[in-house]
Amino acid sequence: MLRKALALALALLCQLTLLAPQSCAAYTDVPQNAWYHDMVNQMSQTGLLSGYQDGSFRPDNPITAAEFTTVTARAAGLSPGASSGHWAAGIMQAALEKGWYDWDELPPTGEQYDQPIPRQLAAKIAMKALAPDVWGDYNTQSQKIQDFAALEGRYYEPVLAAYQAGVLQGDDDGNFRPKEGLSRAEACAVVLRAANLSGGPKAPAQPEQPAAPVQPVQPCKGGVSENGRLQVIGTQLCNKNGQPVTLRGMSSHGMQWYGQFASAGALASLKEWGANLFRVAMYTGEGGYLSDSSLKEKAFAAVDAAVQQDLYVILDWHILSDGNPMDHAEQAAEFFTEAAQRYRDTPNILYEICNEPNGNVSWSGQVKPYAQQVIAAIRAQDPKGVILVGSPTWSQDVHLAAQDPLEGENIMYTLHFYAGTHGQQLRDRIDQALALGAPIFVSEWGTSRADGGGGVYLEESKTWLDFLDQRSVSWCNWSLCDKGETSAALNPGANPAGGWSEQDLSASGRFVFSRFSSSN
Ligand code: IDC
Repeated sequence: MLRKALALALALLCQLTLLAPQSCAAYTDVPQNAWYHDMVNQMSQTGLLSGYQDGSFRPDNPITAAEFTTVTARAAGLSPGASSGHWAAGIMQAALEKGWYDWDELPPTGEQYDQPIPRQLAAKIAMKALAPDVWGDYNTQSQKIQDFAALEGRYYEPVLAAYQAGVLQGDDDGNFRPKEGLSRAEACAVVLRAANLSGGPKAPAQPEQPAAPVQPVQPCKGGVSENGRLQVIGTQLCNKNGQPVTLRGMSSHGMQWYGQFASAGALASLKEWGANLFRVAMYTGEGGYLSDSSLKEKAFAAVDAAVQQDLYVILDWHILSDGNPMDHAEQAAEFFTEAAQRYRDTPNILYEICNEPNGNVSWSGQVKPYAQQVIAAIRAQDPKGVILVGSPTWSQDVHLAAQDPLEGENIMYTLHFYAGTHGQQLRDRIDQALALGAPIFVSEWGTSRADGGGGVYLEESKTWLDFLDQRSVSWCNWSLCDKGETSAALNPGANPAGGWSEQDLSASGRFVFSRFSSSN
């Protein structure tokens, strides 16, 4: 209880200083007596290298080439150039132009940016950037390195200089292991020690940017066969091994109107374009399940088709015009009991229990009690499957849910946005909710206005997706159909059996599909 209160107080403190969450460094996995404790805290407090939303720092994880270069550039006060493509492309280009590394070591095509950086290359970048005048004596310093023969010639100079200046020390056996990776804790040490040779790290230009200087996680992609049963750890969706995972894909339109786009061929196409997620939007109103129970079979068939394609799949109780979920709580509990019996052994499944509560409802008055009732029904059948819960104001009030969360495991809160209508204010709510420990899943968003038309708003959509990527929040786009509205991913007349080429995709679809497997 006390620990919970303390954690909440800390989270609130973080929230007050939300713009500098890294100043709340009390990482769960950085022990007081660890050799790197003070350096990690210093790096974190100065905004050079932050921890993760779940309160961990992951000191033993390897740091990637893009991350290490970014952190070094920050310490050196180097600004990124103009860029597109990889999130670190601007800084990599600037570093390359400075001569911190050569073209062939990290080609600008970017395919090595997200690989662990070899220790010899990290030493070179750090020394060139932060201590270019230090020189290492070959005879004395090479003696210190047991595995000197493994070092490539082009790295002699910076590595010897780093040894001379105490920036590098070998391991207990005196080995440097030049081609192996560098851990995040070691990266803190290398950057700080090198920066201290010339008056310490430069203050970052904008230390208040909540977007960490590095992507907080390098989430796994891949389908169900790679990632298996999902679990929520802290605020992060993870795979069966506890590694962060992000799901990206498409929502169906209303199954009663556009169910044909949940065909085996359509979902195979979706998969081919790089998605690992499909959402089955089973409307309850507007001619949906509550007036036509045969829609259930259609919804189950769509789930089964997604399972066939190795996709994760959200089964969505799509309340919309009927905004108070309590009005049909019994029917929902019954529906999800059957669904959970059917899919309890299917790792693909996620249950979304109320698309968008709206109208005269509050979190604590209606939505939370509804969620408790339906979650109990699901848990009686499926103790572990991930459950997605909406909030009032069309699933925008995640901050209210976060302040009064549900009990239980593997529960996430949905946030829905439409890029032509919602902006920074709603993004800030995600950070507020995460700071309070509430896991967030964007189970529906559109490139259009909230009415499904207008735009498309691709610049605004890009800002949103970059924001979500930085927090490794999963998303699902509205919608996979050919209706003549801008939010539809397919052009009118596209084949419901799939096999879509670029020409079949709408402006929205082309943008969204290009983001399934990349963060461009
Ligand atoms: C919209 C559809 C539109 C349909 C309307 C009413 O795009 O063709 O006529 O619903 O059924 C949501 C809802 C989602 C909406 C979408 C766009 O979850 O059902 O679809 N939207 O308005 N929330 C915010 C926006």
